[in-house]
Amino acid sequence: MLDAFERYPLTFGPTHIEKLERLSAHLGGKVQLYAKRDDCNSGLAFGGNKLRKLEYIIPDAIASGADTLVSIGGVQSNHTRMIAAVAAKIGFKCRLVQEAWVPHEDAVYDRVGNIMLSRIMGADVRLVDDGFDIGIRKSWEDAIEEVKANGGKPYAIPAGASVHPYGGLGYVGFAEEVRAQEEELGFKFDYIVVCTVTGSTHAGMTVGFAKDGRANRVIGIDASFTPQQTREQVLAIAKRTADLVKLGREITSGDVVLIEDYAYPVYGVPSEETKDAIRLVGRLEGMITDPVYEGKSMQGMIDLVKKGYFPEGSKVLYAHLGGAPALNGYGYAFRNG
Ligand code: 5PA
Repeated sequence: MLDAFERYPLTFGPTHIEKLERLSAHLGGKVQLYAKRDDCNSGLAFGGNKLRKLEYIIPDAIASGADTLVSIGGVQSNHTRMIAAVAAKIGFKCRLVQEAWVPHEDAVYDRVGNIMLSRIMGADVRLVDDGFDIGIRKSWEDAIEEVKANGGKPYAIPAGASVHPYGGLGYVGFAEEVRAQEEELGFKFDYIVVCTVTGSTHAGMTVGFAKDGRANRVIGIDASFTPQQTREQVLAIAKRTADLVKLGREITSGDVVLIEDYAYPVYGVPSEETKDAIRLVGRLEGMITDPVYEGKSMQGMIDLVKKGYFPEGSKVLYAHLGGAPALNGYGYAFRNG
């Protein structure tokens, strides 16, 4: 589906699929859980989902003659960390806007984890006071203008690389990769669980799995706490991406499954149940999930198994999208484990 698009390799190659044997058994053994480890997809600053997206965006950035990547996220954004890493790798400068998306408890929140890594990698990191919003932000537009005013050539990448015209392509590739791995495994996954915020991960998967009739088997777990906006953004990106890859059919709202029940109390703050899910999968599988994204989708998957959402015998693939560095900003929440 992606042959027509240039790809700049930033990842190791296909990511590993592992069975979550002990978690599956713990939850009753009626549903088989697997994880696809996009959190371990690269040597670039701990990797994660943004690299799949950026592989299809960076050729355009290089072709544009730009010299500075400009992007945006919350203070503990994984996306901005990945932009800083990629800028370093391709020899660009990097200007990052870190908005105050999360009410936080830890005094070191803006000194550790993702933001520290971005600083180490040489990004020009600026904190601003604006709150959470997945849309196009004035602070980001201002940063682009400022780079220009200082004689730089910006290449603008929006939050999560999502509303970029090529933002959905990387996760179309994920679906193709899963199909190839299914051939080797000798079975197909019935459901794919994904954490959804800015939307292009979910949207790309929806298009990629639409090719074999599984669009609505991609179960998005909202972590934005603004699910209506997220749902609209997923649908818009999926429609645009379907056109781009010539899917041959339209994506409609019925193709987008987004479960809203696990994003509480608000974006970036883990509930007690999210923290319990993080501990459970840590203790049963040695797999680390974070309080902002993957812990919420893990909580969602566990709860859906318990509720019988997945029919007995289902094989469910959890897309692990990264994000563990943010845990350093949540020392208080996990002070007793
Ligand atoms: C993020 C996003 P989408 O934004 O493509 O929906 O992906 C959600 C997601 N898991 C899931 C992890 C680990 C993520 O980092 N992170 C954002 C960031 O700024 O880091 C874009 C919000």
